[in-house]
Amino acid sequence: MYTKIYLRLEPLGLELVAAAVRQAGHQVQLIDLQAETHKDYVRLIDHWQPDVVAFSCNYLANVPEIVDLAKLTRARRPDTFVLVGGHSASFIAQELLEHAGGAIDCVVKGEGEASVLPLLEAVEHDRRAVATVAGVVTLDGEGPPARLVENLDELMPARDLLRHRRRYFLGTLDPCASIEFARGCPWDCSFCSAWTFYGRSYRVVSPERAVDDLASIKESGVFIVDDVAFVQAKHGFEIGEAIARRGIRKQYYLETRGDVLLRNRDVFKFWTRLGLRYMFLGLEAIDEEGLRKYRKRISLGRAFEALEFARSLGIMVAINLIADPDWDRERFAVVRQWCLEIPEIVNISVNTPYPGTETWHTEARRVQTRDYRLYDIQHAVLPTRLPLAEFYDELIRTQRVLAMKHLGWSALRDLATIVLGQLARGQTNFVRSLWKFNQVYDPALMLADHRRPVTYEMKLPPPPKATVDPQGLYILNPRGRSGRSIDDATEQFVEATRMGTSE
Ligand code: B12
Ligand code: SF4
Repeated sequence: MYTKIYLRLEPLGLELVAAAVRQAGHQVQLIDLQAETHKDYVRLIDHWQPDVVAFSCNYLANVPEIVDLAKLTRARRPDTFVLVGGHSASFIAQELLEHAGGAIDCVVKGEGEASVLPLLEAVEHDRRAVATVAGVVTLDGEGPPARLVENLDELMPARDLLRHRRRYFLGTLDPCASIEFARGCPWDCSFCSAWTFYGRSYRVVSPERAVDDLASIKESGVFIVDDVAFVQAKHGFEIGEAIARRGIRKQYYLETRGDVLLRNRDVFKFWTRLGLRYMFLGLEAIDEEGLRKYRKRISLGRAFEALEFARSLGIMVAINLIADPDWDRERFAVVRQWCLEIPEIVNISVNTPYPGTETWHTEARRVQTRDYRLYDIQHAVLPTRLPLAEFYDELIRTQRVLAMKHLGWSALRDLATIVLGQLARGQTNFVRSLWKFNQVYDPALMLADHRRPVTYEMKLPPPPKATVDPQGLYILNPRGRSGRSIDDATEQFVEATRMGTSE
């Protein structure tokens, strides 16, 4: 839903996997089903007749679509090897294979660049060896644990393989490309799987490679995909200085934590001179109890100080708040009121336990649906205190109030110069997004989503536990302190601001 209005971004992970495959001498084509249709996909496989089809499944909500496409592929091309990789696929590998009933040959856990070449070797020469490749899961067995990419500098994303680059945008950054400066997250928030996927590691791209990559980007807008941007100020400065030396001018969007912003004020200030325009801050709650629940150890006072600081830099800030299905009407009203009093963009997501997170194991409330499609943090999958219809009424009323601050005619008036420039360049993604809210966010449609027949039922979480051993959650094996490219002072800062029990 979110991607129907506010943004559509290039599939960077898939581009890296494609780059590894191409570098090894294979022919590769990429199709992004955010920007193209299933018909386009069918046309491509019928015409090009690939030996291997690889799907990227970063989002749990996309599981049924991928399983159906895998089955369709098997029916049309029985000898084509079908594999699935990506963030969510890694946490539910076995389940995915079972749903596909043989239409998916294997799931690749972890980082695709690290496993895809040995996997293709096995597919080409000895299919029985597939199940012995690191990170690979088949219905017959599983290979050794997924390997970590040793050096993020080795590959450049195959951006040229995307056929519709003009379709990517992020708010007013239209068109917009994506770039990665660092991978992983050293914190360990209970609702998040970014750290469990990467084994709490944190690796950086060298400033030289980062700037070479940036210099190759034609789009004027750039989304920095790092989970927490500029954890280490020195790295942010080095990249920034290299950008300034090369005279690259872009407009940037990044995501970070309030406490990182306050700790590394100078680097963010420097980046506003380079073109930093938007920042996403995961505040998650506007009360202390809520913050504790989501294990954000930042105090509310510090969070508001971070907002104030971002404002002082002239950056447009988007905040995320997590609505709990337990919220009643009063709670929504308080949030609405608070959000109207601040100039920032506020995004409300719904508290959703995901496989791979701690909350998947600790949440005592039973999930109310086994429909993957509803696990998009826009629908309620936990029991709501209000009747479901009323919960959606309140949620969408709140989202509408917040969205209207930045959509519709008033936004068009405020942003007229930007929009005229975009139209002159033939870019219409942003301007079209301004009137889409009511088409996409509608309580009746949300309720109807719950009534759709469910073909693939998600596996239920195990019985809830008070605590969970993080060792059992990791996809990539943690390397402890040595897996994090941060200095000792930053490591101590992370320790002081996280509340985890791992390592
Ligand atoms: C950038 C990003 C986005 C971008 C998406 C850009 C895009 N088109 O891919 C935007 C902002 C649009 C976005 C939106 C959402 N996101 Co998001 N996003 C991320 C983020 C921060 C980084 C992803 C990224 O680009 N990483 C860099 C690249 C290089 O890594 P990668 O994509 O993971 O790819 C690697 C591996 O996964 C693997 N791989 C990937 N594909 C394939 C394919 C094959 C064949 C193989 C072998 C391997 C492989 O190899 C790649 C290279 O190492 C992750 C957090 C994270 N750290 O993963 C969350 C994350 C993936 N998002 C999440 C969520 C919840 C959402 C939203 C639902 C939020 C919302 N407000 O609605 C939406 C849904 C979007 C949708 N399409 O349905 C959750 C996923 C939850 C889940 N289990 O489903 C994550 C994990 C964040 C979190 N902390 O919980 N997101
Ligand atoms: S800071 Fe927390 S929410 Fe953000 S990526 Fe890291 S673990 Fe996830």
